[in-house]
Amino acid sequence: MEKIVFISGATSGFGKACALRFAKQGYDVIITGRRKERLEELKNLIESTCRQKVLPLCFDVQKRKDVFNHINNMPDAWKHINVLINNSGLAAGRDLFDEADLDDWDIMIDTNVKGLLYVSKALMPFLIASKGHIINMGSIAGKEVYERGNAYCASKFAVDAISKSMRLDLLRHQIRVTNISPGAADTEFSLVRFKGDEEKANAMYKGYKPLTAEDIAELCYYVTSLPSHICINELEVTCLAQANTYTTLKSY
Ligand code: NDP
Ligand code: 8X3
Repeated sequence: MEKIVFISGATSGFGKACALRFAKQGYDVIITGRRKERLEELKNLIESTCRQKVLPLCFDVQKRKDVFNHINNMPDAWKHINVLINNSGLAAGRDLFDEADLDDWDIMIDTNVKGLLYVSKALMPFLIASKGHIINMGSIAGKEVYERGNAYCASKFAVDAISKSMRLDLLRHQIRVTNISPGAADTEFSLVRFKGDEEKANAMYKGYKPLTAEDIAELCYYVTSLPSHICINELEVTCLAQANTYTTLKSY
């Protein structure tokens, strides 16, 4: 039987790179996100280059009913899910606590925390049946706060806590849970954070070599490729130029 990976947020960045990496390795892939055209493009790309099957599911992880409807209505052949990559997420704004926008806070908590919980809960019966592997996309922002990180950091600290809770509560089902905590990686993340301001977004990655989406996809594949009695619980990774959330060696 083919292995199946379910990737939330596969329309760009880490999620898209994971879809390609796992498909290259012989997985069939379920790709999700809100941008339908991007899902279709990725489906065509994977089918033509990797010859693996692709199921695109277009929904917003913030909408609880939509999450459960889409997942429960998947064809039975797609329900044998071996790996879940909880990757959908974003930062919205980078403001001081007293100046931050409440809507930004809502969208980060609703997506990064509640969305991750909904997707995981909806997939639980299938992951239990397959003794699957859950990878939660945390961040170094979930290990250490930085100035103007406030609610984004809080959402990623929550992901860290959810990973630890899952590992405890799902132990009896022998489900592997890996929390991956990347540092700065050049994806659409900063463009989204700065609401389309390309100058601000590009400045985040200037003067040093950041991580790439493919680097993270490689690590996601690696943790799943180990013998099934081994669980990498935590994986914190930065580029060589970054020491922590607020110290990066830049040369201009
Ligand atoms: P991208 O912006 O490139 O990708 C984010 C993905 O999340 C997109 O596919 C997007 O799809 C999806 N997404 C966002 N909101 C929703 C939503 N409400 N419903 C469904 N899907 C959604 O960023 P990255 O690839 O960098 O980010 C992926 C994850 O990695 C995030 O959780 C982020 O916090 C985390 N991370 C990123 C780091 C970085 O420096 N880049 C470092 C550490 C962690 P769509 O818009 O189509 O819905
Ligand atoms: C994204 C990395 O350092 O910009 O999670 O918060 S950081």
